[in-house]
Amino acid sequence: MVVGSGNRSQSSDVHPVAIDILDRILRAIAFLGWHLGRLRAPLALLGLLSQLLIESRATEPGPRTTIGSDTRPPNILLIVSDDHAWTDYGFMGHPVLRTPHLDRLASRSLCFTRGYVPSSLCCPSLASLITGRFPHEHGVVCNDPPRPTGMPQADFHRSEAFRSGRARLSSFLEQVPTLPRLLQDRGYLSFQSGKWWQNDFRKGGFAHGMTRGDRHGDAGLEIGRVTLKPIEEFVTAAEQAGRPWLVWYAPMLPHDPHTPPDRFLDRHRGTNPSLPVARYHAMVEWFDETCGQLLGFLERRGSDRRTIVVYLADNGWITDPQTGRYAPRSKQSPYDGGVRTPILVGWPGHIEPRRDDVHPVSSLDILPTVLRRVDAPIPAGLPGQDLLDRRAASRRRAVFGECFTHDAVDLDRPESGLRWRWIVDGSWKLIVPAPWNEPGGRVELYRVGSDPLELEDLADGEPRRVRRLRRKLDAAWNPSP
Ligand SMILES: [Ca+2]
Repeated sequence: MVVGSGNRSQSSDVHPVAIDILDRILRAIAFLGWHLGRLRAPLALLGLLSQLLIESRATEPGPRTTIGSDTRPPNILLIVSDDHAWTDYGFMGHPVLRTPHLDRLASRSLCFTRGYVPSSLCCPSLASLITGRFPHEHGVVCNDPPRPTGMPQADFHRSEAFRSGRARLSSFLEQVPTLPRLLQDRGYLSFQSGKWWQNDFRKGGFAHGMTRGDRHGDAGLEIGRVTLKPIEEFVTAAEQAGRPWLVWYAPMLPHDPHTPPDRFLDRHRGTNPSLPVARYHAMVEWFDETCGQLLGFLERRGSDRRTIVVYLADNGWITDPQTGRYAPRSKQSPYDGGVRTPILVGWPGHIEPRRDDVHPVSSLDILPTVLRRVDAPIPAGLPGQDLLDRRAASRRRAVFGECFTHDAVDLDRPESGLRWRWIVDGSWKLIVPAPWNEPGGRVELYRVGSDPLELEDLADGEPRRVRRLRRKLDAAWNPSP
């Protein structure tokens, strides 16, 4: 570890008088930059730099951040793709897709090919990633709040019930520690871009960001699809201010609308008989290109060696070849097409690259893994564990998940919207429906180690195994309606 401790206000190598002069100049520029609206990039960059310098001087003591030295704690880049199946990468063996940048990242990372997110819905999955807690623990179990009986979907999104419900959901994340808040206590600056459901980025503890309040992420959704410049400007300014940083890069890619550039689509038109599948494949490659651009930016700055890069998808996606929508056993389902994702953790020179095809791991492990790398306290009671702790990995056999209705039933009772609980234990996976929302459902058992597409339900022939896994699942969380 290279994290030190000390007083940030005493850590700069720049003369104090020079800092004061620069501070005054930048404060004036910041006043213009932030209050005259969206100015052009150079002025906006100066405004951001000024704000960061002001924050840097005002913050309580934290880790030492000497400019240009190796004593800074590592930066954190969280890359989260959106609606992306676990099979759809070169390094996961896809026969057609080309993902050279993610393949390279995987080869340089601790690469868990059996990663899981607890929920196959965007909103709770992202909330669990940033809190390290299960959806029923933080309360964001749904994509949208309860819809009043009889109200059409189109009217609902414009209704007071929708606005107040979303505000309530967003408030849940203000009541639990989040990764940006926990890192801020260690002197980090943070930046949100892309998918973000919890209103203003500040609700999640980010100091900077793009999303101001719309359902998916409003202005934040330009990231990746339109530009990477806001991230580049933030990183540049943070590093000029001598501060470690956290970047949340969660572009709406390869998520629909599947509108890839022709340079990707043209190749897939010829390799796939279904245009919807070709479009999705091209979107995956477009997402991969943006990862290469972002990682290349860090390499050109020389920042890559002091940056931990974490990658995962928020939930899966399988394209219906006819309609272009998602297939039943993917997004929103408890099957691996919805909840499985590779999880990568890379840090050149510090984390040994290794591929693990054996141990199931969870996105809930990412928060404690990152906190451990920066010597930050880990909140008590979290279900996840440090992904670099090989002994812990060998002791734990199971990871758990819970899938809920898209619209909540009752925000005060997470269990009211539960559809399925599931456990992955070694090579086996048990799916248990909640009868109050899945009245026709049955318990299913799959040997995912040898049947990764979950084609053969073995529950009837393995009653003892079903009972044993059910006991473990019930011990983790066993709610009533
Ligand atoms: Ca998603």
